Amino acid sequence: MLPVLLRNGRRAVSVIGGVRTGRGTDTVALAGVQPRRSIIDQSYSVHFMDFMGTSIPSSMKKLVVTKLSHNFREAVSVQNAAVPTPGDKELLVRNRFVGVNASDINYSAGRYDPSRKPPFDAGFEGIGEVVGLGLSASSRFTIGDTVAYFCNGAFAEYTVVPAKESVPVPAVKPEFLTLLVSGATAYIALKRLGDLAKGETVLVTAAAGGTGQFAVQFAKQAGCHVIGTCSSDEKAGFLKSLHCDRAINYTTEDLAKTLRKEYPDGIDVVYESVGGSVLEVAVNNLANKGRLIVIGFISGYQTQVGIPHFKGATLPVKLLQRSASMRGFFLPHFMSDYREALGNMMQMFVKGRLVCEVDCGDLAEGGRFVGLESVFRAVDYMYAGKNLGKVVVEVAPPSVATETLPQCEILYRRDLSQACRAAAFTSRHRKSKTHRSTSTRSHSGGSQNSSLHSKCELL
Ligand code: X1H
Repeated sequence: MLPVLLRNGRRAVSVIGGVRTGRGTDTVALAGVQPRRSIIDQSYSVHFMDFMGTSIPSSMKKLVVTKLSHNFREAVSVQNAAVPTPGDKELLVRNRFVGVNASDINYSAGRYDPSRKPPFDAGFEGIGEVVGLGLSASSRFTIGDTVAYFCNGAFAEYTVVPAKESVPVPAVKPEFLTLLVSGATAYIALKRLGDLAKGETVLVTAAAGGTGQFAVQFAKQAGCHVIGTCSSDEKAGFLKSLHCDRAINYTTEDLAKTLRKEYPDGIDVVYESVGGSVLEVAVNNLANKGRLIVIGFISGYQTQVGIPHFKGATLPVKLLQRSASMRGFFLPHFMSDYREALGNMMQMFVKGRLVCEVDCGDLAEGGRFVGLESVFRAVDYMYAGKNLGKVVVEVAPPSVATETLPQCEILYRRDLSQACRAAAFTSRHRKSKTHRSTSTRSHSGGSQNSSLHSKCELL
């Protein structure tokens, strides 16, 4: 008998070398909450599954792309599936929050890999608790660790994630989730392609969105003059709170006219994710030696071709006339920059120098995005341009194990630096009252975390 799999209320299934053997054991019930897991016999095991007194169910819900379509609701369906078993170098993560990206639609439309046929799992990023892991993965992680990850199949109650693609986080807070794709995109794109110099003018489109909010802050930190476009006065107010120098609400101001009038010398760097007519205006207002970074073109994703109309024939002339350049940025091509980016952003966040605005739909029709099914509403909400900050869905309530135990119990297995990060984080967030007020609030630089952050070595 393979002795190690402890799953309350279900027959344990074991895996050797990542392949299901079909050999099971009878359930070994945990007697009450155990403060530490006991590894019964490492030599026979390749992974460990338990969860400090809470149970891992036998089945779960996940979102599966069953038909390729740019209409997310048509493409994706909720399915019941067995909770997957992690292989040797993998973690089983109980997702608490998952991030919604504009490109979830590109993925469900089959644009990422046209050779890939459905069904396949949806969702790019999540944050949660490790509830199972393989033997090799146990050299760096253990049950109860809190991790964030950027990997396919996040729209599920549980996701198997390669350990090397998991990032330890001090607490399961959605703010950390904003950094994985949206924050990293802004950080790496501006660093590698922006070539920002102090005093330059930077235009960020969709600036109050998931990634735009970070581009605004990083460009300000580089000493640039930052212009941000948005669709409401509330968002313009948010941008002002990020020290954006000029927020342009394009529903009440003409973007082209405003740029021509207020920035006659042109824009040095554009961080562009809308496409179509917004991209045209940006190209037409580039300065000499201007750099336009194509992050995406959301205005076209919900169409059959996925690409918004763009008058491209004159583009080479316009670039030539100004010695300007236009470059695309796709995050997976820049993974060598990822670790440094994430480490620096986490440091900034802990020190109170980075706002990570999260929108869980508290103000959305139908209320907060809770439960996997609300991913559909969350995608609609984003495409209606209603979000302020990163759209995040709360997949599951906090686990009993991590939320009700005293802080010292929760932290017992973490090293000192991790513990101090968690304490710093908690103290900052207890002070915030509402969802919307959590960021516009404390980005003045420095923070109550300062006495702790010096002891904290992130990543
Ligand atoms: C291998 O390189 C890629 C790059 C982009 C593969 C797929 C895509 C893709 O589907 C994307 C994409 C991915 C990330 C992102 O932040 C923005 C975009 S836009 C986009 C796309 C949209 C419509 C198409 O017809 C083709 C690609």
